[in-house]
Order: sequence, then C-alpha cells, then structure tokens
Amino acid sequence: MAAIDYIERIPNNVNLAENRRLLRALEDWQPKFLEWWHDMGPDGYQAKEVYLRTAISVDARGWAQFGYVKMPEYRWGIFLAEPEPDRFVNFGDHLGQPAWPEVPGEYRGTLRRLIVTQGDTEPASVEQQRHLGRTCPSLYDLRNLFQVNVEEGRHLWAMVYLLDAHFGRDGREESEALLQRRSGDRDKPRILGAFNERTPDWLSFYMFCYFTDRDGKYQLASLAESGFDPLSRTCRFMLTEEAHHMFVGETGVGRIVQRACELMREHKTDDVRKHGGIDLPTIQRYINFHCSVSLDLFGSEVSTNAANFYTMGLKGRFEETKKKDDHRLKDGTYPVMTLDGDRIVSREEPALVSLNERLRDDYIADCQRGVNRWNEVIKSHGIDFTLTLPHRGFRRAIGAFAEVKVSPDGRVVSEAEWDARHRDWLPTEEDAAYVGSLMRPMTEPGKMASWIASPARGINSQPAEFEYVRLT
Ligand code: BYC
Repeated sequence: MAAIDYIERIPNNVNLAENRRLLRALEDWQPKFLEWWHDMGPDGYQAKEVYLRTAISVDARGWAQFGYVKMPEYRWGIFLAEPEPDRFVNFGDHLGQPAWPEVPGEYRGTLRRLIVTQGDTEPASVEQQRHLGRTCPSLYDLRNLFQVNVEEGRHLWAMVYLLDAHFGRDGREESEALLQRRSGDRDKPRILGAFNERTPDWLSFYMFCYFTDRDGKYQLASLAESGFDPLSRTCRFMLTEEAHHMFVGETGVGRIVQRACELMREHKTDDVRKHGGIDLPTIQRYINFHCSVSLDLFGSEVSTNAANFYTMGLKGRFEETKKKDDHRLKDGTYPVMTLDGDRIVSREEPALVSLNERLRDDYIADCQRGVNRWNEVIKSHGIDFTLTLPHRGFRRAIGAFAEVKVSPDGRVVSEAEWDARHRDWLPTEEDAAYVGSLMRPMTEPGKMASWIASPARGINSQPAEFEYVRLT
C-alpha cells in the first residue's frame, strides 16, 4: 500500500509538519479512526460521492470548500481559531494572568476529564445516527446528515489533537478509548446520558440537532472562554461548524411543522396521519423528550464541579468576557429553581456553584427562540396550536428534579398522575411506530418525503433538483 502523506491528508493550522511527535501520534491514531468510521459511521454510503464542505482554513471570509467526496476520504483537519494577541485568563482565581499555552500541571486531571467528556459526544452522535441514511426523506437531507456526521468526526479530531499534543501518554490512551466506547453499549457506554439514547428516525434526528447540538453550542462557548488557550481556540472554531448542525435541526423540525400545517389546511383536518404527515401533538411529545434529555446535559443545578472548573479558569460562563461583574463570583448569588416539598420554588444559591443552572438558563432562552419561529409557521397557516418547551423539571434524570415526577407545565405530580398522563407527554410506542412507518427513502433529486416540506434554499445556493449524493 502506498504511504499516506498525513501532512497533505490532514489540513491543519497547527504546524503539523514541524511537530514530529504529534504527527507520529496522529499517524498511529488515524487508521484506528478510519476503522471506527468504517464500522460505526454512516451505514451503506461509504462508497458514494457526497457534496460536502471541508474546512480548509479558519478565515472568517471563507473557511469551507464544497465538493464531492467519498466520506472515508474526507479530509478531517485540525484547526484552531487565530490566536488573540495578549489573551488573559478572564475569570476565576487566575484572573488577569496571561492565558496558558500549555496545561497547568495542577489542573491536568480536571482539564483532561473536560476534554474527554466533550470529545466523547462527537463519535457518540455519529454512532447514534449511523443507520439513518437508509431512510432519508430527500437527497438534500441525506447530505446534511452526512455533513453533520463528518463534522462531528472532525470535532473528535479536534479533541484528540488536544489530548495528543498536550497530555502525553495519558492523552494518547484517552484518544484510543474515545474510539472504544459505544453509544448505548451496556458494558462500555458513552459518558453522558443523551449520547446513549437511540436516534431511531429522522424526526428524532432533527430534534437531536436542535436540542442536543445546542447543548454543544453552550458547552463549547463556555470552554471557548478557557484560560487554557489551545482549548479556547479549538472550541471557537468548532462553534462555526456547530451553527450548521443547529440550522439542520431548526429547519428540519420547521419543515415538518410546515408540512403538517399544509396537510391540515388542504384536508381540513387535524388528523394528518391519514395523509402521511406528522401531527403537531406528536411533534410536541418529541420536543418534550429531546428537550428534557438535553437539559440533563448541563449537570446538577448546584455543582461543586462547575464551581471548580470556573475557579480554576478552565470553563467560563456563556459570553464570560462580555459580562460586567468581578469574574470571580465568590460573593454573588443566583436564583436556582429547586424543590420545596412538592412545590417548585426559586432559591438564591451561591453564584459559583450555580453555574450549570445559569448556562441551562441561557440554553432554554435560546431553545425558546426557535420554538417561537415554529409557532410563527403554525400561525401563518391560521392554525390555533402552540408548541412549547417542557418545564425544566420535566422527566429529568440528573439534578434536583430527578427524584420527582414533574408535568410539562411544571407541577410536581403523583406517580398515579404520571402513569395516567405520561402517554400524552412523551412519544408513545404508537407514535414511534407511526413515525417509523414513514421512514422510507426518497432519493430522487429534488423530491421530498410526504411528511416534510422542501427547504427554502439549497446548500451553497444549489438548485432544488441538485444531486447532493450520487447514488450511482
Ligand atoms: N449524563 O456536578 P455534576 C456536544 C455526571 S454536547 C451522565 O452534576 P458537572 C454535542 C458528571 O460527569 C456538549 N452523567 O455535573 C452535541 C459527574 O460525574 P463525576 C458536550 C452526568 O460535572 C451533539 C456527576 O454526574 N460537552 O458537544 O458540573 C452532537 C456529577 O456532576 C450527566 C460537555 O459536556 C449526564 N447528563 O457537569 C455532538 C462539556 N451530567 O465527575 C456533540 C464538558 C452530569 O462525579 N463537560 N453527569 O464522575 C462538562 O462541562 C461537565 O462534565 C458537564 C457535567 C456539564 C457534562
């Protein structure tokens, strides 16, 4: 077999050619990554040409190149956002010190854990989505799925770069372990709950991109504030890609909502299932599920871990540097929703330990904005129905609400009420079976499955009938 030119093969702005030690580590890891991609990446399309964007630089005016690529030949690159000259640690005990180009020895373990937790989500999502290609609603959607998948692969590369470049042998072992855990596996599961759930159909996929990738946005934005400069720069560039994933989620759900509304108008009925659509109450139940799973990803409301990450200068708040306060948070408080018997109340907690909840608040406000846009679609069809986010206490497995049952409108309910009502609140087996029955591939260029409206515009301004994936 011809030798692979890794310097050519791995586009990068980290001087890979001059860092022989790192290059060797990545040369060793890359075939294992490809083996994992082959076994756990998109099923059935590895040999097809897909119209993908590839990151080739970090230039804000044009970092992406579009073209047909077979996924295993995708050029997974390593990019850090341009360094900010004279950057400082902007929060915590080291506030005002120069940002760290290397890992501070005393924080090595904590930092490694954060990077591994972030890195673990990336291959997990590819595993969760690997079978979806076979039931794509259009070539446009198929291409978007694969774009998301290859970029999650690139985000894994980004974290592996940090581990290999800055954590020596431990880092290399963690890089291998990232390829060994498996989403949903009983013996070697992925680290965080949401990444062990199934993504059985395309409605779930869009919900995942909307809700779970948005957790990615908020976690990456907090890590982008890190005093460890390579992590900050890596996350800043990852955020530019993350935006497309959330776009796929928001417009995907939006197009399903739109199609439901069109069918409701056309057939003068709420029962769009008869006409091959996905009804709004089912969409609401999927929202309830995916939002609650994603809310768990922020950790406990009151967390000493979060306080430590902040005090150490490793993980900041969303838009930390824009906030006008002391950036140490030793004295302030923050209102946290919690339980008081069977009532949900707001309680002032020390600001430092409340950082997970604060980030969750930023996230919920962002989630609501997209839901408002879906509701505009419903309203524009003259339909009286409002999609809502479930209460933050609904169906939680992590934090203060994990012990109780909370309704989507925020009441602590009895086991009996939960048992009687949860089928109204969460996707049922019938919902899953019905949505599953719609999952038949539509691969004619420009055509859409019955349950989803066409996108407003093509990728990279391509026309509607563009052949995003060449199947022959
Ligand atoms: N599932 O004080 P606590 C993305 C653990 S998504 C399972 O409550 P902490 C993406 C926790 O690890 C973004 N375990 O929470 C999206 C801890 O364990 P240890 C991913 C959980 O530590 C779509 C214990 O419970 N990035 O990029 O303050 C596609 C008590 O912890 C969960 C990150 O998450 C859970 N949901 O915060 C592709 C950023 N929640 O240490 C990609 C890095 C908590 O006692 N991670 N636990 O053994 C972090 O910042 C923090 O680890 C967390 C948890 C925010 C996740």
